[in-house]
Amino acid sequence: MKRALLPVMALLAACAERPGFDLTSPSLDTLGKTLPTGFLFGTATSAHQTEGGNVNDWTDFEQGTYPDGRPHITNGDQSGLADDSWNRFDEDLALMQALGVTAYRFSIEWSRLEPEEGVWNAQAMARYREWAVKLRAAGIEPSVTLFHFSLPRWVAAKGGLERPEVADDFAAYARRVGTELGDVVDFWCPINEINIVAAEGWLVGDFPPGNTGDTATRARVMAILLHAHAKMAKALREVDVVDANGDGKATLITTAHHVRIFQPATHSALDTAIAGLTDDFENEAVPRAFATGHIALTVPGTIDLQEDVPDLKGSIDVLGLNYYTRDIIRADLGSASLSTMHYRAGRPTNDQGWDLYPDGLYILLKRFSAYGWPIYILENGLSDQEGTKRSLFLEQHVAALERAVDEGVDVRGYFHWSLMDNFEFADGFWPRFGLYSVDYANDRKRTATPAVATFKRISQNLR
Ligand code: GCO
Repeated sequence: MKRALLPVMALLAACAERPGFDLTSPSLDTLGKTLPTGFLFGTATSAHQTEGGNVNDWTDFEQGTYPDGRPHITNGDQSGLADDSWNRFDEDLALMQALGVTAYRFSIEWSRLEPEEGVWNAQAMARYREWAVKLRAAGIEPSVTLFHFSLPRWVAAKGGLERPEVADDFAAYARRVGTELGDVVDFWCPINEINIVAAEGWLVGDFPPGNTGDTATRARVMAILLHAHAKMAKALREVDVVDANGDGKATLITTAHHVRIFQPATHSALDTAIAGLTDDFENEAVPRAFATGHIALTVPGTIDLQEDVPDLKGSIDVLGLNYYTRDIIRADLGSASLSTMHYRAGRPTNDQGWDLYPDGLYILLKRFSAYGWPIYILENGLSDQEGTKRSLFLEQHVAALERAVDEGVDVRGYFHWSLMDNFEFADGFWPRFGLYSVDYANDRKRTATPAVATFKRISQNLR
């Protein structure tokens, strides 16, 4: 999801111009061959974007409009039946097998499992269990995210993510899922993109609750989600004591942290400083909190949120990164984000205008390796309706990743977003992120894009 992101410290590790997405293709004969044994090569989806038939705070948000009358979602789209994946798992598993994936990241829809507070839906739980069992039987490691942006209505009605006690609701939910699925799932991601949830919901306004310019609440929500993560991780470790994949550990806990290259539009001191602030707030604040057990969210002169959360330390075993693009930042002190985006003519972009910058993946992997956690790329992909750029995008990002690995960075997995086209939060159905396209006018028929062959080829090199 492209967000006009925001503020706050540390100079950009890489403000230097670098070539990106040139048209040379790495050799498919060798691409990926030096990646380590056991490297997970998979695809990612999320429940609300694919399952269909969900009723949650997003379904309500989808029906709303902005004060100027525009619908919350582009074209007034509603997720509705989405990809109907809830009913088509076997078909989708066959797509995964055709790709040769060794892992699949999906999310569980809290509102299905607990539609009313304390009321649990055993059938829905059984369905998720069946998925994990079938994946494992197919040699595909399930990676389960517990919160990928959609909340049950009852949680939203109690105050949603602004209520500090929501962390306990998250923990109870994680405890329940861990208890029920712990014997088939090891790889858990409690919360997807803590920084994005807060920025989109309280600064940009294109996620529920749709607030804009509220930098103070945005920081508070980030802190609440970090608390929630710590409690969820603790609960998962307590209840999931079964090593499902035989690697000697019952749980592998990650977060899915959205990272981006933030580059100043000019060499001016102001652009450089604002890009640095943005970079620090968006890229560093979350992993730093996991590393130190101390939350520090600061925007000079505006926000200074400091909190000790000792349980955050040790609450992730590995660092999951979601990487899509680079933002060119121009200072704009009149806006809540302190910046506006600058677009350079002639750059390769996805269909939504996001800069395609594979070298950014290499730069960020080198940089985040300094924290010491093994790294998984949990999302990387592009909207590409014509399907003309996805193969090259995939090749170049895997090459960037492999280069980092060759230089000693401990990267253990790559998940392409997405297995198939789906409901893009805020943008609706028009951006096409799928390795498989979905024909929404024709029974949601899935069709392979040319990148399926590329993915398959790389996956063969990994074996
Ligand atoms: C996010 C997500 C996905 C998006 C994907 C493409 O970053 O918003 O985790 O839900 O669909 O990133 O924008």
